[in-house]
Amino acid sequence: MKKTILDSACPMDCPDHCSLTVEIQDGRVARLGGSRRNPVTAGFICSKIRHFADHLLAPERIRTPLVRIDGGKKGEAAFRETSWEEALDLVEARMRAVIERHGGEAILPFHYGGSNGLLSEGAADRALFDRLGATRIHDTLCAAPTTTAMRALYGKMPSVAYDDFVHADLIVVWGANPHASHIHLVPYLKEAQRRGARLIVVDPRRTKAAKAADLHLAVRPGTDLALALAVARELFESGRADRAFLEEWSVGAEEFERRASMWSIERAASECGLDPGDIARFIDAYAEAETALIRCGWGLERNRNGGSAAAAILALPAVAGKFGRRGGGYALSSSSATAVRHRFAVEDSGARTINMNRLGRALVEFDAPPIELLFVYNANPLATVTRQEAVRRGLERDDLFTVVHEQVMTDTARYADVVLPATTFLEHHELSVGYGSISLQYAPPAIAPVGEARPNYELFAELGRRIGVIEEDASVPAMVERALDADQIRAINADSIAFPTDGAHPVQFLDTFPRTSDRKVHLAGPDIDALTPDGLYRFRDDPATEAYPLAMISPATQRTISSSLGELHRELVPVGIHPEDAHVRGIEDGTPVRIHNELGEVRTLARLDPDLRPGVVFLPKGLWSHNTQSGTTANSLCPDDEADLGLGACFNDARVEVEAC
Ligand SMILES: Nc1nc2c(c(=O)[nH]1)N[C@H]1C(S)=C(S)[C@@H](COP(=O)(O)OP(=O)(O)OC[C@H]3O[C@@H](n4cnc5c(=O)[nH]c(N)nc54)[C@H](O)[C@@H]3O)O[C@H]1N2
Ligand SMILES: Nc1nc2c(c(=O)[nH]1)N[C@H]1C(S)=C(S)[C@@H](COP(=O)(O)OP(=O)(O)OC[C@H]3O[C@@H](n4cnc5c(=O)[nH]c(N)nc54)[C@H](O)[C@@H]3O)O[C@H]1N2
Ligand code: SF4
Ligand SMILES: [Mo]
Repeated sequence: MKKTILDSACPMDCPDHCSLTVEIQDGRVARLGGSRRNPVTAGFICSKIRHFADHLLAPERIRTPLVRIDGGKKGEAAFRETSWEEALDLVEARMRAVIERHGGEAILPFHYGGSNGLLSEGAADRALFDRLGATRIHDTLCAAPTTTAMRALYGKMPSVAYDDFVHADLIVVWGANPHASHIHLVPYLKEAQRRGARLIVVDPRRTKAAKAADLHLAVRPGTDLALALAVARELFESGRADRAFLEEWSVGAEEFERRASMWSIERAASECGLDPGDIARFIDAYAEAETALIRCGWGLERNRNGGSAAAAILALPAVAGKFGRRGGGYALSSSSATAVRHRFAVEDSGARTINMNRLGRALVEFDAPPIELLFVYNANPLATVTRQEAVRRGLERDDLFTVVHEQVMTDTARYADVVLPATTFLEHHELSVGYGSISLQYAPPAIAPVGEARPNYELFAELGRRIGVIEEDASVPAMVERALDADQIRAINADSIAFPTDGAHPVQFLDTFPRTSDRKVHLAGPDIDALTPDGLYRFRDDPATEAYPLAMISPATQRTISSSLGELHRELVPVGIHPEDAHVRGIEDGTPVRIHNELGEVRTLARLDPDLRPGVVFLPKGLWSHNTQSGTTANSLCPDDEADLGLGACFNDARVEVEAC
């Protein structure tokens, strides 16, 4: 049997951006492994992608276009197979009819594209829908508050690279869970600790990182803003702020100091549910460390205070003067270290924009014109968007025509009128940029498409040509040419992987600087206040009520990768609850429970988890309906409130009650 090994790159929504080896045997993928072309990968990958071959040929894989059978109930996957020609005729005819009746805004393309690169997201798809004048979406499911905060303060200054973590002598892992969601950072954390670095973790759960830490601050969800401002106030008041740095490099330091001055250690301790002594120890360790690094994650942004919290956390290295040393400063996203351009020229269509995190409202609370055609790709909104029951009601509408371009029969695809089979990254060309490791990778297809699956770039270019809005060359080489500069193309051609030559390991404030208009840190000011309804750094109270006192959080786990590959993970997933909260409710390990609030309910089993902070329950994100007894998941309990910055999703503001049933 002939065996070949090909290079590839993992485009999943994961900071690490691994370089892969794909073992092909008899035209099939036998094994996926990590390579060393992207050094961060270090020859190993996560167990999720090691099993990707099972996804390629899963029984749930969509192999041909499908059309809902007459009278087939939405949600029941009642489809018949059809040809691409017939499916595209149907979609094209519907698009034309909807535009004719209500204009382009009655079409809503819904996509997130976290697991997609530059060829399968924001390319021919964007050209098609924007040129049709379709309703646009604010990209808010993930990273909107942190990205908005980072841009406001530093203008997307690149982050400290993974390799440079070993140079820090204090690392604060704040609202991030490297052991689950960016496992290739873990060896660097361990090496830093081996070299004597101290580790502090801020997380409502005792994660693996927290267990390995010198200090764990188990904050109440949504209260990081209070903690960060108390740290800042104490640095200012005790004379440990770097006023010379602030004078030279910042704007708005005085106003920031004034806003932080409301937050004594005691007040923050009471709001965050922490010991004031632990906060003081944190401040001392941070102030004293010569090279201190804050790894700011995304767990702290998914609530009403998320944007201000991220801004206050990112302000700390400026206040304490921690920049200008290798391994010092902050690490969030490093995607801005790699410059890329748009693949198609698209003018501002002027069409309305809706918050994707309010998809349910957009579908059920009609605004003129109503959404009559929903086109879902690169996303699984029924599983991943807040107010799941509203999304479901919307998808059930008889007068809504839903097209889903997918690899497998997801919960969302079951509600489609037309399902189109999509290729995976092993079956199409992809060009992708890392956001944890600094890298740009190109990967050609490793195998032929499964069944009749087609890549996004072919589907949207074909629809664009049919409707007459895409005329330019939409081939892969043409898109690559438009996206990259000559050096990047040379590097890609030579090795299929390119690392930006300038600032591959940028030292903040030594060889990379804020990308703001004046190259300064903007800590406060009218420009930043204008980004949020009631001004930056304003604390919003906990939404808990007497009826719903428990804070339900839904972060990532090691087993799942958002909702992708969920067809391979069919077990019942329990809800984690602290033993104290369980005992007062008569709940034991394995008790069937009902988790509920005014938005919905989830039925599953309880798992007693002493690593949670009391008052916090944990149901992972990305579950499918088959993972619970009720067929509903965490998002049926998550409000569609908007965070204070960037219209971000407030998944972790779900407040619930849990009862045995
Ligand atoms: N295995 C796996 N890896 C993934 C993903 C996945 O689904 N699975 N998803 C990818 C994606 S899309 C993203 S965005 C990243 C996310 O990666 P992370 O930044 O790690 O984000 P989360 O998993 O949402 O949450 C991280 C931690 O924040 C904690 N947390 C929750 N609420 C708060 C809070 O209010 N304050 C603080 N301080 N901590 C809080 C959680 O308990 C959790 O341990 O991971 C990527 N990597
Ligand atoms: N409760 C709760 N919900 C959350 C979160 C949370 O913390 N709590 N986290 C949020 C976060 S961080 C994120 S990033 C979002 C993710 O939300 P989504 O983007 O909706 O979730 P994914 O599971 O990444 O879905 C991607 C889908 O696109 C498909 N796909 C992949 N590649 C292609 C392609 O090339 N073409 C086509 N047509 N389809 C493709 C995959 O099969 C998969 O079904 O979820 C959010 N949802
Ligand atoms: S660790 Fe992340 S980048 Fe690496 S293979 Fe797994 S999902 Fe892909
Ligand atoms: Mo995400």
